[in-house]
Amino acid sequence: MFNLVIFGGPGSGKGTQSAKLTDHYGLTHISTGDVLRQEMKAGTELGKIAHTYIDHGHLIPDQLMVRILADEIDRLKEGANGFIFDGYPRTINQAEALTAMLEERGCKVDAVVGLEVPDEELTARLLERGKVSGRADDNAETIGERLQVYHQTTQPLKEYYIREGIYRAIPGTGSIDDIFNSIKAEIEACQTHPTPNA
Ligand code: B4P
Repeated sequence: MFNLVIFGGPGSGKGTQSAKLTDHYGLTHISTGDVLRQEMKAGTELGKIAHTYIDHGHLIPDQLMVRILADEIDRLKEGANGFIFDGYPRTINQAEALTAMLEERGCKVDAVVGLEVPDEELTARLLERGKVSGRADDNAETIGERLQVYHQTTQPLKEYYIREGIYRAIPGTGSIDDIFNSIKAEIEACQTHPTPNA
C-alpha cells in the first residue's frame, strides 16, 4: 500500500492534482470536500451540518470529520492498493487520527505533498472558480475566512509532517502538467528511498 496526503491551502490544486494522480497510479481517491458536498447536495443530516460550517469558511469539527474518513476508508478499502487523501487532514487531531487508523490496518502515510501557492493566487483561482462552480464558499468573504483558518489551524501540519520526515514541498504555481510532473518525481523518490515505519 502507498498512502499519499495532498496538502495545501484552499484552491491550491489538491483536487486537480489528485484526479491526475489517481489515474496515473491507480490509487483510491478520498476527498473529504467532495464527500461533504455530496451530502449537502443530497440534503442529508450530515449535509445540513456541513452547510453551516462550509458556508462560513470554517472547518467541520474533528470528531465528525474523523468518523466520516473512517467510514470512507472502510467503504473503499476492498482491493485498494493505496489512498490519496485530498483535503484531509486539516488539523493536528485529524492527522493523529489518520495515523492511528492506518496503523490499525498495518500501514502508514508514506508521503505528504504540500502544494505551496501564495494567498493572492489562491484568492484569484477561487474567485474564478466561483463564477462557474456554484459553490457557496467561493466568494470573496468566505475565501478570506478560509485562508485565515488555513494559516491558523491547517498550516501547522506542515511542521508536523516535516518532523515526521515525510513532507515534500512542491511549488503549486505554473502549469497543471508541470506541477504534476514535480509531484511524480517526489513520489518516485519516496518509493526508491522509503521512510521506515516508526
Ligand atoms: P476542499 O473540497 O478540500 O477544497 P478546496 O480547498 O476548495 O480546493 P482544492 O485545493 O481541492 O482546489 P482545486 O484543485 O479545486 O474543501 C472545501 C471545504 O470543505 C473546506 O473549506 C472545509 O470547510 C470543508 N472540509 C473539507 N475537508 C475537511 C476536513 N478534513 N476537515 C474539516 N473541514 C473540511 O483548485 C481550485 C481552482 O484552481 C480550480 O478552479 C482549478 O481549476 C484551479 N487550478 C488548479 N491548479 C491550478 C494551476 N496550477 N494554475 C491555475 N489554476 C489552477
